[in-house]
Amino acid sequence: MMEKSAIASVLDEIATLLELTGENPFKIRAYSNGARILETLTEDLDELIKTDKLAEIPGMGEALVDKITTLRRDGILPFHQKLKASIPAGLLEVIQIPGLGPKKVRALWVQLQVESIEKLKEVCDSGQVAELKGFGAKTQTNILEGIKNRIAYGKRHRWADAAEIAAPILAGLKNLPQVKLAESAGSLRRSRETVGDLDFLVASSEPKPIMDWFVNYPGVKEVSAHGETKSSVRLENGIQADLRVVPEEQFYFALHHFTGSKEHNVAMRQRALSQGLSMSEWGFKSVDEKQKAPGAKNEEEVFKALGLKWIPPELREGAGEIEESEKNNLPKLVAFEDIKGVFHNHTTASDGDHTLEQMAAAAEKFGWSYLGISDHSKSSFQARGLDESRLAQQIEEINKLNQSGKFKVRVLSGSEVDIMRDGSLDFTDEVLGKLDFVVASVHNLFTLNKEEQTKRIIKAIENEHVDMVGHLTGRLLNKREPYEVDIAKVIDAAAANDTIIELNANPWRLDLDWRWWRRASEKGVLTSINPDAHDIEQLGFAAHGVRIARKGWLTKENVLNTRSLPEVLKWLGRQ
Ligand code: DGT
Ligand code: CA
Ligand code: CA
Ligand code: ZN
Repeated sequence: MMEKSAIASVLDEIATLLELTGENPFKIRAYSNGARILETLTEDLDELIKTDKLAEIPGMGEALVDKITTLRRDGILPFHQKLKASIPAGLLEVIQIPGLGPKKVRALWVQLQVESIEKLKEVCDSGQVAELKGFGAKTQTNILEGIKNRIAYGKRHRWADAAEIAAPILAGLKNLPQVKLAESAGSLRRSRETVGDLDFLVASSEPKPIMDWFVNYPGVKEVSAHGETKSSVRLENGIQADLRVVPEEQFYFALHHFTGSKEHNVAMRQRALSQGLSMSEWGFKSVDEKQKAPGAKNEEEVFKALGLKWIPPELREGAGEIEESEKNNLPKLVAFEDIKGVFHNHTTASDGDHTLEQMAAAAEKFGWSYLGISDHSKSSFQARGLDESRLAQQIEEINKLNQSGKFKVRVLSGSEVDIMRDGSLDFTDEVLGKLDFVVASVHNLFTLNKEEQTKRIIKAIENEHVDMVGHLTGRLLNKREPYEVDIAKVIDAAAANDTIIELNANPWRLDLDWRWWRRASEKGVLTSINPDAHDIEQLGFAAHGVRIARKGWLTKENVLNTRSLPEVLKWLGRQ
C-alpha cells in the first residue's frame, strides 16, 4: 500500500513529465492540484476510495481518482511508467538544478538538444544558453553554479530519503527464510544528517539465495558486485547499497564494525590491543594466542569484552564516547517518547497547508499536550506573513479554540518573527508581549558578512520577548550552504540571555548541526526540538530532531519540549 505523500509525489512527477512533453496546461494543473489535495487530505484515503467520495472532492476528476486508486493498491502506475520511459532519463536530472523548472528544461531540450547534465554544461560553457529567449547571462551563470554544487553534493543523500529507501529492503531481507538476523549499519544507523551509501548486514549460513534476492530487488538499477559474502548495487535514485552476509557467530562483530564510524572503530581496536586482543569484523583474536578470545551473542557483549557499556550508535563518532562509556558516564539520551508537545508550526494563516484545528487534531493524535503555532510575520510576504491585525485575530481564534474544549491539546500562540537587518524585530515589543512564545528567525540577507550576521542574530536573542532563535544557520542540506555566522558567539549569547536555540527538525535543515550541541548544553543552553511543520504530516519531523539531539549527546533535561505543559508555561512566563 502506497503512502499518501508518495502518491502525491508521483502525481507531481506526472505533472512535470507532462510539462516536459509540452502537454496542455489544464491537464498538467489537474495533476499538481491532485497532489496538493492529497497532501492536505485529513480524511482516511481508503475510506474515501471505498465509498466513492474521493471523486466528490472539487478538482478530483475521474481519471485522477483511477490513478490514485491504482497507486494506492499497486504502488505503481503503468501510465506513469510509460510517460517516464518516453522522455530522456537525463532530463529528470537536469530539472533538479535549482532555477530550472519544466518550462525551461523543455526549451533547453527542444532548442539545444539538452538531454543530460553534461550536455547542459557544454551549452552553458559555450554561451548558447544566455542567448535563449527567457534565459540570459545571469541564468546561465546560476545553472553552472548549480551543476557544480550537484557534483559536490551528488554523492550524499539526506538521512530521511536514505531511511525511506532502506526500510523496505531491510524488511524484505528479514522476510527471507534463510536470514537469521538482519540490520542496517553505517551512517544510517548512526543517524548522520546525510548518508553516503547503505550498508546491510545479514547473518545466514546460506548466502546465495539472499544475494540473488538483493541484486534482483525491484529498485536496483545496476549491479556492481554479486558475490557470496558481499554484493553492491545502485538503486533507482543513485544511492548505492552494500549487503554483507556473515555466519551468525560473527554477526555482532560485523554489525559493530560496519556501523562505524571509522574513527570509533580505530579507537576500539586500540583499546582491544591494549588488552591483548586484536579486533576485526570477524571477532576478537588473542594476540599471543594464549587466552581464548571472547565471542558475542549481542552487541552489548562486544563492548563488555573491552570493559565498556554499550554505546548508542549515534555517539560512535570517535569524540570521547569510549572514555565516557568506560567511566559509565554516557548521557541518558533523549527519546521520542519524551516529547510532550511541539513549538514552531505553521498554519494556512501563512504558508502552512492545514488549518489551526487540523493541526491541533493532528498534534492530539501524537498524544502531545501542547502545540505551539508560529506563523510568519509580515516581512515574509512571500510566505503570506501575518501583520499585526491578522496576528491579533489569530490569537483570538486560538483563545476561542482553547476555551471550546474541543481538543485536549493546548494551543499556544506564537510568531516566527523576522529578524530585520539591524537585529530589530518585525513586531514591536508590545505586540510580541501578547504572545505565548516567540521564535525569531533570519529569512533574508543571507549574504551579510559574518560579523554583521552574528550581531543581528545576537541582538534578537537579547530581546526579552524572544524565547527561541529559529534555524540558526539557514542551511538546506545538499542545497544551500549555511550563511556566515559565529556559532560559538551565538551560543554564549543564548546562554547569557536564557534564550533557546531551536533544533529545527525539518530533514532538510537539522539546524543547528549536531556537532554543536554538546558544547551548547555544557554552556547551559536549552533547546527545543521544533518540527517547523507546514502540514499535519510534518509534525512527525520531531522524530528527526530527536535523532539529531541524541547525536548531539542531549538528554531530556536539555530539551524544553520534554517538559509538561505547566512547566513549559512557567518557563515561558505564562499561565
Ligand atoms: P557513509 O556511507 O559515507 O555515509 O559513511 P559510513 O560510515 O556508512 O561508511 P562506509 O559505508 O564507507 O563504511 C561503513 C562502516 O564500515 C564505517 O562506518 C566503518 C567501517 N569501515 C569502513 N572502512 C573502514 C576502514 O578503513 N577502517 C575501519 N576501521 N573501519 C572501516
Ligand atoms: Ca555507508
Ligand atoms: Ca558502504
Ligand atoms: Zn523559518
